[in-house]
Parts: sequence; C-alpha cells; structure tokens
Amino acid sequence: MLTTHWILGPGAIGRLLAHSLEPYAKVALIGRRALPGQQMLTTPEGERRAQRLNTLTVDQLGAAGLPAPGFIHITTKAMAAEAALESISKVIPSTSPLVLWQNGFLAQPRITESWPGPVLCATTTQGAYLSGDDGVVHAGRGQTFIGDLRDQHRSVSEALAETLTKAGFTATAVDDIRQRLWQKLAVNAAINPLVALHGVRNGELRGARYSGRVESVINQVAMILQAEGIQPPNAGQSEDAWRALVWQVVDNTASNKASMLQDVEANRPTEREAILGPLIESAQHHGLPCEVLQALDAEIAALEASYLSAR
Ligand code: KPL
Repeated sequence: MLTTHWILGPGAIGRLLAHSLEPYAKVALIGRRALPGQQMLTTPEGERRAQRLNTLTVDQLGAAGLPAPGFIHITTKAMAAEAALESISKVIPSTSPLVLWQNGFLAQPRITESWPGPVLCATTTQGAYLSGDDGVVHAGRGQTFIGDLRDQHRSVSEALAETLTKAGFTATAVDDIRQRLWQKLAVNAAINPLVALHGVRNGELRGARYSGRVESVINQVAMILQAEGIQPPNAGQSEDAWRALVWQVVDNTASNKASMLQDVEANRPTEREAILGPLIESAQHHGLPCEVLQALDAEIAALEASYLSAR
C-alpha cells in the first residue's frame, strides 16, 4: 500500500516535495487557502511538467476522508510551524511521524518536546521559488539530510530518505541533525539579516560597506557554536572555518535574494526569531557577548514592525 504524505504549507519546498512524491506515494498538499489542483513544476533544466495534486484547505481535512498519514511534512516558515500543527491536531493521530522542514532552531526543539510521535527534522539545499498559485520553479538541485534531535528514530528517517531519493529528492538519514541545523543557522545569521536590512543581493556583502559587519557576526557566532558543542565546518579551526564557509556561501549565492530579504520585500514576518533568537539565547546562557546579534535583531524587528503595523 502506498504511504500517504501530508504536506502542510504549500510554499516552494512544500510544492516541490508534493510534485516529487506524487508519482510514488499518496500526497495531500494542505494550506490555509484553496489552491488549484492543476499545478506546474519547472525543472532546473527548464522543462515544464503539469501535474494534478490533491490540494486541500485545513478546513476541508475533516470531511476529506483521507487515510491516516504515514508522514506529515510541515513546510511552513519557522514561526508558523507550531500553529500549523495545532490547526490539524484534531484530525491526526498524535503518534503520526512529523517532518519539520524549517530554517533555524526554534520550532524543532519545541515540537520534539511536545509531540508524542516521532519528530524528524530536515535540512535542505534544494532551491525553489513559487511562480504564482499554480506553479513552482525548481531552481537548483540540492542535498537533504534527515534525522531526529534525540536520535531515536533512525529507521523512520531511513525509510523517508529512501522514498525521497527514489522520488529524485536526494536525501540521506543522519545521526547529527542538530549539528547540521545549527550550521545552517550560523550561515543564515551571517547573511540573511544584513541583506534584508540593506535590500541587497548576497554577493554585495563582499563590499567594504558590509564585510566588516559580516565578520563581526561570524566572530560572535563562532564563539556561541563552540559553547553549544557544534563542530566547525570541514573539520577546521573554529572561527576561520566559519569565516571560510560563510564567504563561500556568499560567493556561491552571489546573485540570490536571500529568503529574509524576500520576506521583507513582501512585507511578511521574517525568520529572525528562529535564526538570531537561538544564538542570542545561547550567548546569554553561556555568558558570551552577543551585542552585534542583538543589534541586528533589533533593527530587523523595527523594520518588520514598520510594515506589519501598517497592515
Ligand atoms: O539559505 C539562504 C537563504 O536565503 O535563506 C542563503 C544561504 C542565505 C542563500 O540565500
């Protein structure tokens, strides 16, 4: 029997997952508002593939008569994950395996703590963006890693990684997902807030106007991650290894508009709480300096408030 995958949050990664899994599994793509069932995927090679997806709203779920989900993927933004789970909690068994696809490190520990069933976390470098209510563009292929924070559900992660890989969404089950989530968070913290504040593409951080501030963020982040027991990338020496990784990502994504800049431009709440929040909390816990991170957080908060309050 085909496993049913519920995908809660029809953003770019949610829709890419739905398109990939549809031929291999039973998929339900669930959002707050109705989306067309006829959906288009543009592949990294530019091929356009139309596919019918089972799109549903949260309100339709109760009456939809779907089989119990084998996996529930939560693909919302970080700060919306808990509310999204709450919105479907009455129609799912509390033993259902969840897969959290959020950036940062906010929703993952909280939901791992509160959910009785297995909670897997995924981190991905797949690149995708939406092209309207009926389309997603798969901009670049990437790697996905899956694991759970307590390393208690290895076989569940392996089963999911196998299905995803078969579906062309290359994935690997790992026992160090906490390390990987923090490593991604570190890179995001050095790039996202600054580009969002200044409205620039990632590559512009190399310029004299911003590079000093990037370096100050890296200094603080490297100390915090060391205190958290997070290994520096590529088995390097802490601060130098983080510096090398951040600048490598800046160069590799030079023409990208980072996700936080896209949020600001669309007047949406940003993921600052999930990215800067855990770093600041950890610094305070370990008695480490974090004034550079706090200043960035306050500037982003003020920027957000300027447009969210005008809504
Ligand atoms: O992951 C990213 C994001 O945009 O959130 C980076 C690495 C900053 C690339 O744009």
